[in-house]
Parts: sequence; C-alpha cells; structure tokens
Amino acid sequence: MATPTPADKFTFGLWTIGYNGNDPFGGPTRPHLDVVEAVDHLAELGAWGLTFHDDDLFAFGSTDAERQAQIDRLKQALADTGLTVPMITTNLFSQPVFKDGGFTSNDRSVRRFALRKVLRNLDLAAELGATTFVMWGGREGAEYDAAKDIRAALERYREAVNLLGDYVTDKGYDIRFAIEPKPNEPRGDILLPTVGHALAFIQSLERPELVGLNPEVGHEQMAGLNFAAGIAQALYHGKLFHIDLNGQRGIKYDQDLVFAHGDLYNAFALVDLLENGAPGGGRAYDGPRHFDYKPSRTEDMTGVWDSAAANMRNYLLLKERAAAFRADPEVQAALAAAKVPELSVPTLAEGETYTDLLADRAAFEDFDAGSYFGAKGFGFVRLQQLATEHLLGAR
Ligand SMILES: [Mn+2]
Repeated sequence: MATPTPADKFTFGLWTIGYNGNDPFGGPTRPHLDVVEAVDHLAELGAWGLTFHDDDLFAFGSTDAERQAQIDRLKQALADTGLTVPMITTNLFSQPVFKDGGFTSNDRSVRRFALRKVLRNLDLAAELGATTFVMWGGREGAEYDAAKDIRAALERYREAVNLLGDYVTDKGYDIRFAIEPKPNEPRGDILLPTVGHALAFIQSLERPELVGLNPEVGHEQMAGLNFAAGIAQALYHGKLFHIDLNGQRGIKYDQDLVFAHGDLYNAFALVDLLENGAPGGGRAYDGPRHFDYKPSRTEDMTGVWDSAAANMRNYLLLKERAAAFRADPEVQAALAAAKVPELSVPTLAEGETYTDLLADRAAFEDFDAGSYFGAKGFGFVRLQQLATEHLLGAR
C-alpha cells in the first residue's frame, strides 16, 4: 500500500516544506512556516523525521535564550508526535560572512568562525540524537580560476573535517558525517562537485570511516550523471551514509522538484537499487529516505503539504513497481538471457593466476573473438521494455 508510515523512514528538511518561494528573481509567495506546525503536519502525513540547518530553527545571530526557546519548542513537538531528528546540518552559506565559503574561505577568520558554528551545532545534534551530520558546501568554491587555490582549499577542507572527526570522537558522539556533492549553484564551481570527487577526498582524511556521502538526485543530474549509478558506487565503497531525494529534469538550475517528478526512469532504478539491491536481494540501504525538495513557488500551503505527501507516495509506488519487476518470471529470464548475473562471477577461477590465464589457449589463441557472438545480442532493450511496462503499470 502506498500509504507512508514511520517504518518507511521518510524524513524532510525543515527548509523544504518551509521554503517560502523566495528565488533570485522574486520574493516570497508563502508565509513563514513555524517548526511546530511543520512537525505536526509531517507526523500526520506519516513521516518519520525532521532535519534542519541551525539557521532554519533559530535565526542567525539569535541570543542564547532565543536559540534555547526554539530548541525547546522543537523538543516538545517531537515528544508530542514521536517524530525524530536523525540528521542535522549547518548553514555555512546564507550569511554575507560566508560569501566566499566557510571551511574554505580565503579569509582565515571566517574559517575559524565557520568551525565554531559547526562545533556548536554538533553539540545540538548529539543532544537531539541525530546520528548523521550532513555537510553541503554550497559556497565552498569560486567563479574565477585565479581567485581560489584549489589545492589549498582542499587542504583547508580536509583540516576542517579532520577537526570535526576529532571532536565527535573525543566527545563520544555517535555521529557520522555525510558530504553532499554539488557541481555548481550558488558558486560557479563548487569543490567536491560529484560523488566521485567526494569519494576520493574522503580517502585522504584522518578518520575516513567517520565520513561518507549524502548524494542528492538533482545535484548529480545537474552534471548530467546517472544518479542511480552513482549511488551504486557509493554503496560499493560503503559510503552511502544518507540520501537526498528529489526531482530534476536535465542539466539546468537546481530544480528540487518532488521525487519522481524529474527523471522517472532513474527514480525507478534508484528505488529498485535501494529496496532490492543488496547482494542476494533485499534492502541495500537502511537509512532515512530524506526529501530535499522545494515546493514550487506557484503553490499555496495546501500545495506544500500535497507535494510533501507526493514525495512519499511516489517512493512507495516505485517500490511496488520495483517489487513487481523483480518478481516477474519474464524479467528474471530476460536478466539471465542478458547475462546480468554472470557479471558477479569472477573473471579468474579461484586460485588462478595470470600465468594460468596466459596458458589458457581457450581464452585467447583459440578464442574466436571475431565471430564469438555471431548474430546474437544481449537483449538489453527487451529488459528495458519490461522495466518500462512495469513502471507504467502495464504488467
Ligand atoms: Mn538541490
């Protein structure tokens, strides 16, 4: 049934349902959304959790008393509804002070201020029981090549993340970090622009085990990349710590559409991977299914809650479609005919060495590469048509 329950682990950023419609070309089209109202509505809709940046909950520059009052209001709302806060993140992009970034600003004092802002928010994350701390470095980048020493910036990024790893370790916090790549917007070019760049960076850290990824559908698709394939690689490296679901239609500005309102095929492949992609079948990822979308500024508050519900419903509908796809005997036959399972068979036999391979005449000297397949194809198109028919509800 495509009705969400907390067991589905659907979570929403406070900044998503709270988006007031402000964009570079026009002001707000909707009123401010209070956090208590957000929690109440999400709980009613069947969501599991709420996530937020520090500045979403209490305005930048709040006094300690104002900050605490908002935290207390959130805690009461969580207690009243059973909603959780599994992830927190820090805003290092909205305020003018971060106009050249936080961790990688050319200005050293800004970098020190940014670290203090994050450390303070890590304490709040621990207090609320959040186990994932997302880092989206939207301002960590440049518009002009001479304006940023990229190697120095990466070294400062590394210094920052190493320090945060020391902090959570020394404090005994059960928190892991998830880097969220994005190729551009708001900066002309952003550091760690894709899943692949971030994976390489993580391996350079002092505590790589504490750091993984929070890939976002639209961010990879803005770079023309296959999101489901990127998620598969993140899973392969054990680095899918969190995920941001939304919709994007091709290489253009960051649309943040409702999940599945963009590339529907890739959304189907993604849900199939997350729900059925474990080796041998079953869930490949157990963490929150987090929606990082923006209700279009054309919508009123009814439209906001309809779009929140649509995210969850679309995920569950795709989960049903993917289950039907996997259960279809014709699909299983087509997968076998396409030799998809054969790719899991190691290329060398157990214990076989390159010496053995060199001695195997069947592998080369007697292998008729020129006519090996003859006229026979793999049947990938048939497989894709079966996927299409399941996706359309025609099977
Ligand atoms: Mn986005």
